[in-house]
Amino acid sequence: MEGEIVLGALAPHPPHLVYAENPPENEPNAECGWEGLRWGYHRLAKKLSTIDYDAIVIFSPHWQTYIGTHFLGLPHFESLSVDPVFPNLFRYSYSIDVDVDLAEAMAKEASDAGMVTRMMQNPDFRIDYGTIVSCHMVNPNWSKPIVTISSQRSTHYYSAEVMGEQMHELGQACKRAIKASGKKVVLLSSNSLSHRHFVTESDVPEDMSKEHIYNHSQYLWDMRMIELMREGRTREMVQLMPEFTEQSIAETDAGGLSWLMSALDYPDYSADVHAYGTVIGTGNAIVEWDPRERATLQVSP
Ligand code: 2X7
Ligand code: FE2
Repeated sequence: MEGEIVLGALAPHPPHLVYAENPPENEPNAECGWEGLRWGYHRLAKKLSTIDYDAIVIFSPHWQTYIGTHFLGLPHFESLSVDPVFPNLFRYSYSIDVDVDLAEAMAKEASDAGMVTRMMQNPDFRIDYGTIVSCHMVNPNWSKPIVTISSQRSTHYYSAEVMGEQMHELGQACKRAIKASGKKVVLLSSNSLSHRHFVTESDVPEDMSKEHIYNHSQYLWDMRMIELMREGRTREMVQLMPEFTEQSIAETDAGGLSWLMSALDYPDYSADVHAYGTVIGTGNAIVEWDPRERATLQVSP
C-alpha cells in the first residue's frame, strides 16, 4: 500500500515548555508557565493519539549542518541534553528510537534529486533540543520512532530565496520517499515564527507578568502568516517567507516551514491553530494541517 503523510504540524521548541511541564526526564522544576502554548500542545497530542501512524519526521533548526542535509542514521540515541543557553531550564535525559529505513529512503530520494545528503552514524551524536522539545510535546511517551532532518543553512550562505527553492525540492523528495515506504508518517516543522527575544531572564523564568511579544511589528508579521495558514493560502505564505524571515528575524530561516509546506503540497485547506504565545518575546504558533481536509474539499459539491 502507498505510504502517506497523515498529519503535518508547526511545532515550536522553546525549552521553557518542557520545563513548565515538569516531566520526569527533565531535572529542573517549574511552578507553572506558558499555559496557552502548553495547552495547545496538549490538544495536538490528543489529536495525534487518535491517529494511526508509524513514525514522526521532524525538521530542526538546532541541528545545523554546513554541507548538505543530514538525517539521523542509527536506530537508537541515548544521552543527556543540556540547552546551551538555558541550562537552568533544560537538562533532559533522552532515549530515542529512529526509523533508519525511512531516513535512508528520504536521504536517497533527496540525493537522487541532486541534493547533498549524509546519514548521521556517530553513536555519540547529541540530539538537539529542538528535536527533543517538539517530539516530547506532541508525544510525551515517545511511543513512535522519529527521524530528524538537519538545517543546511542556505539562508545564511546564500539567501532566503535559495533556501526556499531547496526546501521545495527536499519536501517533494521526502514526500516521494514516504509514499514509496508504505508508512503513515507525521511531519513536524520545529520552529518559532518571529524570533527577536529578550536578552535578560527574569529571576523566576516562569513569571508570566514579564512575558510578552518583543515588539508590535513582530506580532503583526506573525498574525499575517497565521492568517494565511488559516485561510489555506500557503503558497502566498511561502512567497512571503523571505520577507517575513528577514523582517522578524524568524526561525523560518532554517527552512523547516517551507519544507513542510512543500511535503504537504501547499495546503489549500484551513490549518487548525491550537495556540499562539510568546516565549522570551519570540512568537510561537502550534498549527496542524490534516490532509484529510483536502480530501473532504474535493468530494464536497
Ligand atoms: O530555541 C529557542 C526558540 N526557538 C525560542 C524561544 C526560546 C528559546 O529557544
Ligand atoms: Fe529555536
